[in-house]
Amino acid sequence: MDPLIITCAPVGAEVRIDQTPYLPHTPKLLGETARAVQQAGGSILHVHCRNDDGSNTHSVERFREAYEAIRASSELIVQFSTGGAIGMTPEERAGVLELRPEMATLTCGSVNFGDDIFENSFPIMRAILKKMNEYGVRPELEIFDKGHIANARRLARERLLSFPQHVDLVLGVPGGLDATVANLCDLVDDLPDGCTWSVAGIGRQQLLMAMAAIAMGGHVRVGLEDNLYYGRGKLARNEELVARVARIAAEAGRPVATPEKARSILGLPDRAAAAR
Ligand code: KMH
Ligand code: ZN
Repeated sequence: MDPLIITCAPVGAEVRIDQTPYLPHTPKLLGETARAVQQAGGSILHVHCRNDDGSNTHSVERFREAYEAIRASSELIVQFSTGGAIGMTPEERAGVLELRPEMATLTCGSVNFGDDIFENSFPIMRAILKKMNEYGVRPELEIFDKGHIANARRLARERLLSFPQHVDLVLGVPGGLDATVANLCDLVDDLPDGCTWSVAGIGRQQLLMAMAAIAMGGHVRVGLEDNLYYGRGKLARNEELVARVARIAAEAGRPVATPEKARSILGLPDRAAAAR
């Protein structure tokens, strides 16, 4: 098995700053988090941005500041969200791609999202992918439901995407697939040949899904975007969630990938080339 790639999703769009003191909602805090996440064994940072008051923003300027802070304090692979927050326009969501992050997410279909709908119609997905292709940004395919894999194959038939790709299986969103080992195995079996994958379990399933992925040869996403707690009643810091997965993986004989090793596993250019 390859070394374990740990992605940290430290902010997200749903957690409120009054729910935890540990949400890195400013570029400065994101920079500090990036350093701590790398020290803990992480190799990818999945980025959403907030205004100082904690409200969501997808402003290019705020992402630029965050990107600079993260790159100044770490070697992590920087992955922007193009999912943003419910209610953002597709143009807002895709606008940050002009900053040419190494990676960005592409959610591969619409899904109920709590009481809302996270809208990703084919026209929206095509528009985001076209921008990714224009700016040379590597997608990470976000899969919340089994039909999303079929949607990704359709985008590949349209030549907007080529396989293999890196895929993140998001399990446990109310409205998407439940976070069970059976669902995880079923999705992994359905992936196009050669794809690498991680799993993001929501809430208390985060740890169990991580353990399953460690055993299966997949990779892991943790962070406050998906789970606020370290354990019952104990709020987590992002780096603690990363460090716990790194420890468990080490015990299981799977060391974590450094950011450079993760770039090589994912077929991304090395960091010096990415900075050029
Ligand atoms: N906040 C969700 C509506 C992504 O980052 O690409 C979408 C999301 C997915 O978080
Ligand atoms: Zn996200």
